Formats: sequence, C-alpha cells, structure tokens
Amino acid sequence: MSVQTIATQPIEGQKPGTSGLRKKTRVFQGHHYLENFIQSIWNGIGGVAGKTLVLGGDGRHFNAEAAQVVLRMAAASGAAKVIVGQNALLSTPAASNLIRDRGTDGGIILSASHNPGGPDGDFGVKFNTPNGGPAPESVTNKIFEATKTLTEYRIFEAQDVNLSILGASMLGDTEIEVVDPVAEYAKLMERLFDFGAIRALFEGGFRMRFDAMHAVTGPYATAILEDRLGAAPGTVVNGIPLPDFGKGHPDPNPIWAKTLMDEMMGADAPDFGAASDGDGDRNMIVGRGCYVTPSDSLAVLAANATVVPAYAEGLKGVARSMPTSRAVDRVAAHLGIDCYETPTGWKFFGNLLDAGRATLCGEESAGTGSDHVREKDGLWAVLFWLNILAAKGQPVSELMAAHWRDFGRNYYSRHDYEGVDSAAANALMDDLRARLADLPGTEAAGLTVEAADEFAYDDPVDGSRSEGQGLRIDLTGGARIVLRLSGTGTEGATLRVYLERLEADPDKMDADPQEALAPVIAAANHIAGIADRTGRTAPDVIT
Ligand code: G16
Repeated sequence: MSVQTIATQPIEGQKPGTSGLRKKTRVFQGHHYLENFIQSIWNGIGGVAGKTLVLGGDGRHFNAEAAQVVLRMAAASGAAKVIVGQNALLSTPAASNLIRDRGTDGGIILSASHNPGGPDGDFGVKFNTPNGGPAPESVTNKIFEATKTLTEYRIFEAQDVNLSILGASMLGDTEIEVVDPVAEYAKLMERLFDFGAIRALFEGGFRMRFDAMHAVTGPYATAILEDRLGAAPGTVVNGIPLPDFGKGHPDPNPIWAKTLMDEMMGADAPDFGAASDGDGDRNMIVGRGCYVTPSDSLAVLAANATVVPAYAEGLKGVARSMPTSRAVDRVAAHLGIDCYETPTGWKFFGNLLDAGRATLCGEESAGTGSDHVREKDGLWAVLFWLNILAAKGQPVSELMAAHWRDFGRNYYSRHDYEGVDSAAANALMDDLRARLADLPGTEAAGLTVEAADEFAYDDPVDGSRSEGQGLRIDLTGGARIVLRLSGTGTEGATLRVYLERLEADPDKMDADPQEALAPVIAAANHIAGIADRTGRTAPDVIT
C-alpha cells in the first residue's frame, strides 16, 4: 500500500450547483473526473489531514466504486477516520445526523438526489460542513476555485475496503468505521416523535402506503414504519434500493410517483400515502383522495407543530425558499413568529437553524426539515404527519379543509420546461430581467402587475449577500409568478415557473389548481413570452 501522486489538470465545469456537483454518470466516470473534484474539496476546505469525515450515498450506479475512491483519497491525504454507512449507503438526512452526532469535520454524500440513476443517468457529490449541512456558497466557491488550479491528486493504492461488514479497519493510517446506516437515525426519530401515539394509530387499523421508489429510504422506512411502529407488512413498497432505482425517476411528486397517486385516488385507498426520493431528503404527502402540496405541507406542520413532543414548546421561527408558496407566512403571522424567505437551496437554511432563528424550514421542491439535522428530511416529514394525524384523529382531507378555512388557500403549481436550449433560456431570463422595472402597473391576462424584482438574499446571520436568485412578479389579489433556472439539471436548461394565487373565499377552495391558476398561468406566458422564446407550448412537468 502506498500513496500515489497523480498529475492532472483542471477540468472545466466542476462548479457545484444548487446542491453539490451533478453530472451525467459517464462524465463522473471519465478520466480523473471524480478524483479531481474530491481533491478540490480537500484543497478547498484546507485539507483533511487529521480530520474525521462521514461518507455515504444513495446507492445509485457508481456509488460503490466512487466510495472506494473517496476512501483511498481521504487516506492518502491523511484523514484520521472515515465513518461509512454499510455498503456505502446513507440517506442524506442520516449522513447529516451522523456528522453532527459524532462531531465530525464534515462529510461526503454521493448522490444526485431525485435525478434518475444508472449508466445513462446522473451522479453527484456534495460536501457537508461540520454542522451537518450542505456547504454554503463561501465554501463551494473555494472548492470551485480549487478545481481551476489543480495539478495533482493523491490516492492510496490499495485493495477495496470491505464495506459490507460492520466495524473498524485501517486503510494505511486512516481508520474506516463501517456503521449501520439506519440505527442512529431511527433513534433520533424516536426521540422527536410520539411513537406510542403513532403505534396506536396503526393498531387501530390505519392503513398507509410508503413508496421508497427503489431508493435509499427503503431500509429506513421498513425499519421505522413496519418494524418499530407496527405498520402492516407491505406498507413500504419498492423498498429495496437498486442502482438504477428500478429504472424509475426517484422524484416524489404526482408525476413520478404516479402508481402511488393512482392508488391514493382510487377506491379503497389507504388512509395515508407518502414517498421519498433518491437520497431520502424529499417527501410527498398524500391523503385518501387528497394530494398535499409541499408548500401546504410546510404550513400544516407549522400550524400543528406543538402536538409533536420535540416541538411542544413552539417554534422559534420558520423559513421557506422564495419560490415556495406563502401559505406558511400566514401561519407564522398567526403564531407571531418570524418567517424567513431564502434562495432555493437547503444550504441557505443552515445559518438560520444554527442561530436558533428558525425551527422548521421547507421548499416547494418537496423538501421539509427542522433543526434536528441540517438537511431536509423525507421520513421525518412523514413521521411528523403521522404524529399530527394520530393526535388529531382526522383524515388528511379534513385537516386540509380546516387549514384552508383558517388561513386561506394558496393555490400553487410549478411548471417545468426541461432540456431547453441554454442560450434561449438565458435570453428569456435576461430579457425579462431588463423589463422588470417597467412591469408594475401593466396588465397581463386581466391581472395587474403590482411589483416586480430580482430576488437577492442578505443572510441575517453572517451578512453575506446572494444575488440573482429568481425573478418575481406580484399580481393583484395575492397572485405571484416566479421564474428561475434550475441549478440541479444536467442537460440544457430547465426553466421553472412557479405560480401562486391566494383564495380567501371558503366556497372556492375545492378547485383544480390548474384551473384556479389559469389567469396566472396566462399572465406568466404573456409576460415572459415562454412559447416564443423556448418553442414550447406546454410544460414538460407540472407539479
Ligand atoms: C436540491 C436543493 C433544494 C432545491 C432543489 C431544486 O434538492 O437542495 O434546495 O430546492 O434542489 O433546485 P433547482 O430548482 O435549482 O433544481 P435535492 O433534493 O435535489 O438535493
């Protein structure tokens, strides 16, 4: 066993996006590609000599091979210890928990989240800091700078470490500890929620379906829902993680979790349905005949938080990403707590959570979480819902109807135009940005523009400023359009159009969201010229 120093040169485009570096799997498998990026992480964070790291991934194609590379590179650069999930598996929230629980210097998560996997799918690498959260821009910028000047990387020449057996071994002078990926996380969930009440709910005949989408959450969901909480065997479906996610798209939304949606909308549907994504940080919540948008889910969790033991004392504050609907703002106002609006990307919540300004955070992109870890957490959100349902004894549809009666309903939808020519997408955004100042007072599809700007965020904790975070257009009657380009895609550009309208009339709260939002959709097309600019007459994905 010896340390090899391999000459290399910078590879273009290794710029971390919304959540780490995501590329086609074949790109990551290219000559030096992964090694260059890992060495750049080490260089960007001031080296790993003497440090302890956590390592795990979502089990997608290339996960196992990449984990061995990371271990050999950590050992070659003098890491004291790496704590690895068995078989290189760790959900993103479980990794965040381990980083915090063990007081480590951070961790590497191998995942492209909800993006499809397999040789023709996507792969990704993200670095999380010692607080357990995704590296903030100040750190990812340093990593990106390091990719541009790299001339060599260091790697240990050694056999693969056996990651199937729990326990410690040595790789050179670096200790490798293989841990059960589920155990610590399950204990954390048991501390947060009223497991007794949830168990009693299942004992009473409550039926649930959890679609793990052949991604990392399967073992977690089976261990917690079926083994510990007594949900009927078979509650968890698609529970075995597969490298290609069973050829599915592990994105828990009504489009990609269609089988679950069909079951929940059908005759004899279970009481409650849920799904999680590739790396277990996203969630979808659906009741019998009633889909709950992620924005509404955040609002409901905030409104009912005190039924959960961990939040019984109340919330310090809440936070949502800017494009997320403003449903939670209304709850926060009612509770008299602060509501923060951050750019898209979980990393922006980290400072608020660390500083004790926010307890719950959420995003329209199916992410919800709290200060228990520093990542969004799919299964946590599901358990939170179960805890509320157990305490309230109401079906999801009734709970939602009551919530809307109390707070109003923020009709909400996101329209995605995928694989758009990057130049055309940028031109659309540039042109709209240039016209923002002239929009207030103009009319579109019968709605008047009240305000328009480009969102910039001043972090109230560290004072850093993040600009260019999406174009927002406020319309009459509490309606809003937001446009931004996705930072997680790997092909062309994805234009996201977020649409929202507040309905305060209790008699109009049962409409189909696309119909309720029709004027806002028309206004968005008119103002941004989407069809002309992109050549698309309809979005590829509507959620
Ligand atoms: C990541 C980020 C989220 C973000 C989502 C979508 O989620 O952590 O904060 O909302 O991507 O980002 P974009 O709109 O730029 O594609 P995940 O679950 O993919 O890690």
